[in-house]
Amino acid sequence: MSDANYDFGLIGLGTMGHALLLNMLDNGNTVVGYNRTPSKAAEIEALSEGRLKVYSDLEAFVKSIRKPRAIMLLVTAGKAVDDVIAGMLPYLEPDDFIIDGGNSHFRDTDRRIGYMTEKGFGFMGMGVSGGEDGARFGPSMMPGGTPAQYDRVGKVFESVAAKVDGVPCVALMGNGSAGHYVKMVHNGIEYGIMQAIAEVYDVLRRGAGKDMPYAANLFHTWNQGELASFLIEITATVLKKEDELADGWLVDKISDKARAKGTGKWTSQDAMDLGIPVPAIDAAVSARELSESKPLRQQAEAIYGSAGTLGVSDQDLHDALLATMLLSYAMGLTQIRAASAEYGYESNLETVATVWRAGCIIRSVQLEPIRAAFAKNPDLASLLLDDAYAAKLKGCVDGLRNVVASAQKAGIPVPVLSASLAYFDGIRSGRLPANVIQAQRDYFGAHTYERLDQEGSFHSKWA
Ligand code: NBP
Repeated sequence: MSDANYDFGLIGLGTMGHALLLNMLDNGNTVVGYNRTPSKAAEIEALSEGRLKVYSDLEAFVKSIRKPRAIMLLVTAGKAVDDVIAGMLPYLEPDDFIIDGGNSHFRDTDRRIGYMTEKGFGFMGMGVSGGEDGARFGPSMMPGGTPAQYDRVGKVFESVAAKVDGVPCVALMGNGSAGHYVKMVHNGIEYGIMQAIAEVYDVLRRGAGKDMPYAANLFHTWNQGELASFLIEITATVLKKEDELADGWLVDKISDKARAKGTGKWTSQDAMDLGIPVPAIDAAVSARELSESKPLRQQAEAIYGSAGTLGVSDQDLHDALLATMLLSYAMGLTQIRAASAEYGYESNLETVATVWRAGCIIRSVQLEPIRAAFAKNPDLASLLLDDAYAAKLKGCVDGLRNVVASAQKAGIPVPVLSASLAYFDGIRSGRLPANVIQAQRDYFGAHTYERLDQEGSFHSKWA
């Protein structure tokens, strides 16, 4: 008699895996867990009070799953994924199917799809977003692969995903590594919006001299309207948290050095390879890097002095955030469209916006109109060309301009706000000064240039 009692296995019961496994269990799935560290496996099993079986023996874990098996990995991206795959290989059988749910680089996913397919196994890369709470009560999930592969495991994911009007926030993002690509860009947009929020906070507090309760209330109020989103909501909560170890606000005591795991940088790197501008994401990555150089910043402040003060309206700050959020979505979705064409993903941007509407970190009320824009015109070259989006952006971009101008005059750095504004101004410039660059290139390198009034390539003797 077979001991295979489970329909789905999950490897890696850290923050995300443990929460997702419980979510799967709560939603009627017959699931089993594996964790490398035996004491942790035993602890998680004990905590479940008999509801969960958790192995720390990989062979026993694999053999407890019904064939053909479906096994999901939620381990740290990179070497750990390859190690787990290598450890499992001796126990896998034809048609077993592995899903990597971590934040793997899409190129690693391409490699693993090739490797596992050659060995006769299925392999899918899937982004999962929503943090621990999302994983426990409804994440957004971004799988990549074939419709047949999705059909094998889609029901399990749909049972646990966040829902909007009954529509689950999980769907096929496209072929091959599309799922991990979309998740990477999701994280890039996340970097942009988080940094924009931090910049508005800085303008409010350091520039306009508002106190913490004022800032917290403002974010709380904004979360009731057009800015309603997970990141604005948690910012309001973060700002009003009192320090438990000393007097004052906790956020004032936190070191001003932002860490990163790399997904924002990967987004920027691949956007550059594709030739697609995503300046808000680039600026957010650089801002985190600059934040790391605390001693350098302190020495420079001693030489050049710190920022001055400014006056800015709450409405302009609201509009600056809304415009930046809208522009960040536009940049990221344009990058996904370009990647889809380059890498053969065949991604559908309406589907991408659909799964981002709830469960994920960049969820906001703006994603439903964005979904509708792509539903109306699947070939939309840029969100900036959609009528409803344009009307909204026109209504808030002046606020962004006012905030950027005031902050720059006062010397408060607003890299993401200003990069977003420059992106907007660049896109809406029918004529840019690239003619001068073409002339310079032809001057020093005989690279030739095209003319506006005649066909062909031209070269001039400039001096
Ligand atoms: P954690 O650090 O909480 O857990 C990592 C898990 O990987 C642990 O169960 C650990 O086992 C296991 N693991 C490692 Br590390 N190396 C292993 C190996 N060689 N063999 C077997 N298991 C191994 O990470 P997490 O926050 O749950 O993240 C998991 C994945 O999900 C990552 O790719 C992450 O980027 C992604 N993600 C995280 C979040 C988030 O908010 N945290 C959100 C979205 C996506 P051990 O207990 O024995 O050390």
